[in-house]
Amino acid sequence: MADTEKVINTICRNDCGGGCVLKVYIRDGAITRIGTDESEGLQYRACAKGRAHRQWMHSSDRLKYPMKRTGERGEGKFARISWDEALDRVASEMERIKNTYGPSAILLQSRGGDLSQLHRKKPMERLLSLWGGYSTTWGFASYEGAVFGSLVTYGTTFAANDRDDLLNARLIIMWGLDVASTIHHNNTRFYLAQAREKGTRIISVDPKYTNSTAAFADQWIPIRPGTDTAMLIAMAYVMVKENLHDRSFLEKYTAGFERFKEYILGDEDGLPKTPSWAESITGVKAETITGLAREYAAARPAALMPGWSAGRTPNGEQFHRAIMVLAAMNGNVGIHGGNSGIGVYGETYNYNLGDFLPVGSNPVERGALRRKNALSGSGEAGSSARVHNCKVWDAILEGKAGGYPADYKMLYLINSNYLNQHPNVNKGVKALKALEFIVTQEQFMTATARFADILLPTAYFMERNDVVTGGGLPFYGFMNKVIKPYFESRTHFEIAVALAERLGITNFNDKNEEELLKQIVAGSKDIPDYETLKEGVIHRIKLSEPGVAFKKQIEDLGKNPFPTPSGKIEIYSQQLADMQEPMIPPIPKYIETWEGLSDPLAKKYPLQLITSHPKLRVHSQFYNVPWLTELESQEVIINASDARARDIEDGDWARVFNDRGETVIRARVTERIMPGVVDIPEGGWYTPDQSGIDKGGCANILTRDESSPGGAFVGTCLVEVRKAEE
Ligand SMILES: Nc1nc2c(c(=O)[nH]1)N[C@H]1C(S)=C(S)[C@@H](COP(=O)(O)OP(=O)(O)OC[C@H]3O[C@@H](n4cnc5c(=O)[nH]c(N)nc54)[C@H](O)[C@@H]3O)O[C@H]1N2
Ligand SMILES: Nc1nc2c(c(=O)[nH]1)N[C@H]1C(S)=C(S)[C@@H](COP(=O)(O)OP(=O)(O)OC[C@H]3O[C@@H](n4cnc5c(=O)[nH]c(N)nc54)[C@H](O)[C@@H]3O)O[C@H]1N2
Ligand SMILES: [Mo]
Repeated sequence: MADTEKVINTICRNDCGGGCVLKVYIRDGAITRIGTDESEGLQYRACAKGRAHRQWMHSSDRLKYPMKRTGERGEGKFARISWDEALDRVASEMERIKNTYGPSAILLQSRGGDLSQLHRKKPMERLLSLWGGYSTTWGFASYEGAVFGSLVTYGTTFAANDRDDLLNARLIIMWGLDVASTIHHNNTRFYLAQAREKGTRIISVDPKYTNSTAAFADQWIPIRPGTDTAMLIAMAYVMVKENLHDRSFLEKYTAGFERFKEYILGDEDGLPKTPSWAESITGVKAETITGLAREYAAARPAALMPGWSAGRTPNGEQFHRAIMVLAAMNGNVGIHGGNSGIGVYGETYNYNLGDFLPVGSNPVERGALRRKNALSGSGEAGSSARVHNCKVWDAILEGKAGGYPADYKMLYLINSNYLNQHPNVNKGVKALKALEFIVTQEQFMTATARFADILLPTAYFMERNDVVTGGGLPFYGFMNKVIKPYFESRTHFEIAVALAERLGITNFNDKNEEELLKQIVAGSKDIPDYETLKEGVIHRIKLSEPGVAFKKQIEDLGKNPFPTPSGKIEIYSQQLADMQEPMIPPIPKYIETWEGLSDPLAKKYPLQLITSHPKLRVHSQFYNVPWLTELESQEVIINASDARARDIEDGDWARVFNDRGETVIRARVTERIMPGVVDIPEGGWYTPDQSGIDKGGCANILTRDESSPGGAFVGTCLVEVRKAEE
């Protein structure tokens, strides 16, 4: 007889910036449907992706068994093996590589699979540290530019007001921010909708007429990618010229404004940074720039809200530095309804969890010098033993002889579609082929999984328990196991435990999943108790009012200095001056770099590609879900005038290419993107044909494997588009 339907609540936490309650209905051990939060009060409701898990987790790409490679790397030919054989092989390759080349030859990498506490790379990091060490990388793919700007300017990355504080703003500027697509914290769009209903003016500065622009904005200001710093600096020029800046705020709370003023007025280099100077760079009319400067200056409190994409450009950190200076010039830091000009995280959610499986120090990094461009406050990421994420292919191909920290021979991947998500996939293919051994812990047969030597199938979040929090989440959550693991898949934690046994590490761990989760919860001062959290799924973090970053500093600077060397907001940074890197100046500057319109390469490849984050995927996750692709398919988004000039019509196949590679996908011809700019949302699955041309809409076949000088990941480059044969 069939079971009656049961409901188990859990949390969806797929690196979209949010975390939502799922009500999962099960009968006879199988999921029948997925609903969401229906509780009283503020809800955490799942989007279309969250509701589509049922189809995704059972897609035909799902891995069932451990496998070993039988064909060439990347060919995707595998044979089923047992867990014992797979783990024995991984352990013996680890030992062989460590004994032959030293532990730094093992590169452990993990990215944005879901963001839970236990089932991530942490157990593996602990294991490798105990075992002798490993190499890793630096440079957040998401927001290294914002981190840089924030560490330099404020001395901390916890610098954003909470999202509900948007209701206190008189003006909101979404600067390259599209929360209707990218979430950017739970309920941000809900607060924007309320602000709009209240009549708050909302402006969007973005090369695309985004979903957020359509839903919330009064005005759209299209801007050429990578040029925002010029516009911000010209706005600062207008504010100074017209005496609209808050001089007493600048005097009291900031250091070095005079130096910035000399630069913007042209005293430093003879070039006043006027709105018409910026117009020629940004494509934004001088009067629009002047208008926005006046409007911003007149509206206090105003929330200047950057996304992260304008910072994922060849000089991305300058964008974040400049936007923070503008916020300070308007006295918008540390007050309700303002914003420090930073979009990383608020400081109010002071998460508190028990420690577990401590990683300890990594022998490979012990005693390593700091990188030359490492900022104070950048912690372990500043170690010279780490290579930048954008340079990882060259580092594998060239090793120490090329000036990189190690000779990499083995890649251990957890929670990442690594090849697909790093710039310059064609070089990545060469690098992956050059390695001696690749292990991938995956749920699906992704582009990266096809390159593995050993493929370990991992359990979906609904197939295990975990605790979630951090990253701006307004609650502590419990991910309940809903069904048993798919075929032979195991959790990341179980895999680490089994490897530790084989590697003879006896002090790795003596607890099971539940005991560890209990330890995490018990160590928290905030969560009432394990059973209550598990049952209730969320424990809200209650604040008496919306959190405002730097409120303490603004109320009493003497008692609460900013955590910078000067104790103030650093518009001029001595730390940067001391680095003596011309491309990392001590004040924010607009400096032309590569693959913008002023690059000579623009003659050959005249279109600027952006690679925005897809609404109905999380990077490459959910790509293989027909329920979602029926709603939004992978296309190159191109302005009607650019399409017409190339004889391309809506729905035609188009070749998008540059010297690094080519992808063939359908064109979406629209007025919703400015002329000269095309968008291929990141995360299309790299699917090469016989000649290496991608048919899956993978943006990174085109991007350049280079970071900004401060370490920002770069998601924009130059391309050309042509109509493709059917
Ligand atoms: N649905 C969904 N949500 C996600 C993700 C996802 O994959 N899917 N990914 C999550 C992750 S890990 C991250 S890091 C964040 C990413 O968050 P963001 O980096 O903020 O997201 P993007 O979509 O890349 O860019 C936001 C907007 O910036 C615009 N833009 C691009 N280049 C420029 C520029 O040079 N100047 C200006 N002014 N605007 C520009 C784009 O057109 C886009 O509308 O999103 C998170 N949320
Ligand atoms: N051109 C361009 N490239 C970009 C970006 C861009 O804007 N433009 N954005 C960059 C950014 S901000 C980011 S954060 C990176 C993201 O880079 P990745 O995190 O590598 O991208 P995902 O597609 O999320 O891949 C995660 C993979 O982990 C697997 N996985 C394995 N185990 C688990 C598990 O237990 N749970 C889950 N959920 N998944 C698991 C998933 O199946 C999936 O294949 O991409 C970067 N790449
Ligand atoms: Mo990200």
